[in-house]
Amino acid sequence: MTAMSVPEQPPARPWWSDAVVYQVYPRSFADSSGDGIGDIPGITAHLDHLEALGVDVVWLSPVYRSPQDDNGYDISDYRDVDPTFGTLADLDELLAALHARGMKLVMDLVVNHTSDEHPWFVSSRSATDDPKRSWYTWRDGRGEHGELPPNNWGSAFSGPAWTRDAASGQWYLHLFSPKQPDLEWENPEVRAAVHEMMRWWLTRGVDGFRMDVINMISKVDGLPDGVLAPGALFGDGGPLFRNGPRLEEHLQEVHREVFAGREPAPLTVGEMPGVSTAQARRYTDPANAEVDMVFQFEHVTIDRGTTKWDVLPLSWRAMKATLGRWQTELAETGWNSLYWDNHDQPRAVSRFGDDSPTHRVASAKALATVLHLHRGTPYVYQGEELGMANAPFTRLEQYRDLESLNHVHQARAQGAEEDTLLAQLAVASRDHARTPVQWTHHEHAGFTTGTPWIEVNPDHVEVNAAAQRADPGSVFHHYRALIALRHTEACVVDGVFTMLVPEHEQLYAFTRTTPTTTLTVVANLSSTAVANPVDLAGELVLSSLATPPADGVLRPWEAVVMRTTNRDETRGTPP
Ligand code: TEU
Repeated sequence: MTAMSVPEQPPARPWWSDAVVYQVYPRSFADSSGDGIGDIPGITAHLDHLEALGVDVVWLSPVYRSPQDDNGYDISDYRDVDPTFGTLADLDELLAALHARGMKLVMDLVVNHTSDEHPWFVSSRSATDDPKRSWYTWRDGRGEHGELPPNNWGSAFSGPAWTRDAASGQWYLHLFSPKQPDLEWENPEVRAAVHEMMRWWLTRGVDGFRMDVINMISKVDGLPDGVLAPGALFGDGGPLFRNGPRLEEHLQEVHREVFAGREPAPLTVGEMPGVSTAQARRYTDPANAEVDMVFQFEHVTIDRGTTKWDVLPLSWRAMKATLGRWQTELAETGWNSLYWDNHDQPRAVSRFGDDSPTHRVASAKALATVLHLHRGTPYVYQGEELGMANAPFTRLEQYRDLESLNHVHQARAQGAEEDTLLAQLAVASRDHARTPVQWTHHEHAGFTTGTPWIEVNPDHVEVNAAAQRADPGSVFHHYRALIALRHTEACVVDGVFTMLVPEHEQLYAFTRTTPTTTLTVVANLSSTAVANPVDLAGELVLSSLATPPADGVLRPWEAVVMRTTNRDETRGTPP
């Protein structure tokens, strides 16, 4: 916070400016009932862990009623909790317990699509003249008998983005699984129903929404074909359904109808694959009243080729170029989310770090240091604070995620070998994020007394929360220190970001500067020692290693944060 001696108070920052968000994927967090699936009482029972970590906001992945085709991202009732996870009363209890500890709760809002079992869709598909028909995107097929999909878009989970309904012969649009039909946002009744549901949750006391694929709600008129790359099965619909023509209008309407006038203002996070910095700046400019921050994907696609299964070597130069550009282009206006991990991404320590026993701890700490000292809002995905690694699965039967399983099915049909598929899943499957949180070294990592729905990583005997909370040198305590630093050091929130040595392949280095303070962050993001050209003057604030840095060289995965005090010409004389 700004010192009292500053002559003029800066404009009030929103409450979330110095907040750190922790994401809970309820299915894999903690099971209280013994059925092998995480649940809401399991979360409530572990709030000590979150409080000790020091996070401010919990983003809860979907717990609504759902057939669980996509683990809850297919909602059949927006105003109830799925019995898998508990009851509405359990959720109220979690909310009260979080509030009692000074934490906030942000719900996942999945309104690009519903489940095909949502009563709206059941009604919609029942007859072409049903009043809910126009709540979803129905079209006649192409071909002589309408036997071909209305356009060439592919779904994110393999196969076409359209499914033909036997009864009417028409096709409905689903950018994700056939069990996730897209809502038709052109229809004002749909929008009004979504607004009403959102107000209902805010009235219940939740503190905001993380809006799932919210930049896909407005599609280009006429739903034209996407460009078909040579050899591709489907056209690229992305440019036609992302950041579409009426997106900003819809977001502003949500803001007006749902958020305006509420104090404190709820937090809104727009999950937006394929958003540009220019778009992000507009969407998060407070003057436009759309969303508070974007959650974008550029930095988690740079080690991927044309599909997510096409894995390329990571270039830190490329990573710095993208994250650095987001820093610069949103410096004056706009706000970005900072993350390595979430429930859709493999584990950061395995993907960007080194999860071998020698380097796991230091590399997890180094990655966290770099990320948390950027400008924006950091997200910690459950288990990341323990340096949890990818699952060592060796058989297809161990995987659960529909995206992975559909890929296996489609690729096999095209002749892919099992070894190739296993190699792809071992690097890129979403299931790496979804193995149970490792609480203890005991059976099933203390996650459940039953049989876990997905196998626990056997490394839990070493890597677990109980051991790390007791060890001041653990990954957990490093995350705790980074989170605390954001709360106490205004420079982490406000400081101007300047990238250093941008061309260096191993070093990630930058400064953050305010009139009073400069933080210098230098990290060796590799498993070999490297010469350090950056001046490490000042006071050592944090390090990923137990011993202080030496002159001129950084050890493997050594990350240090230095602080210097600047002469502040603008400071007045203390009263
Ligand atoms: O994901 C958004 C998204 O674009 C997905 O395609 C994601 O990038 C995918 O996992 C790539 O591998 C959101 C949710 O985070 C995800 O869990 C859901 O499956 C998806 O939307 C549909 O609701």
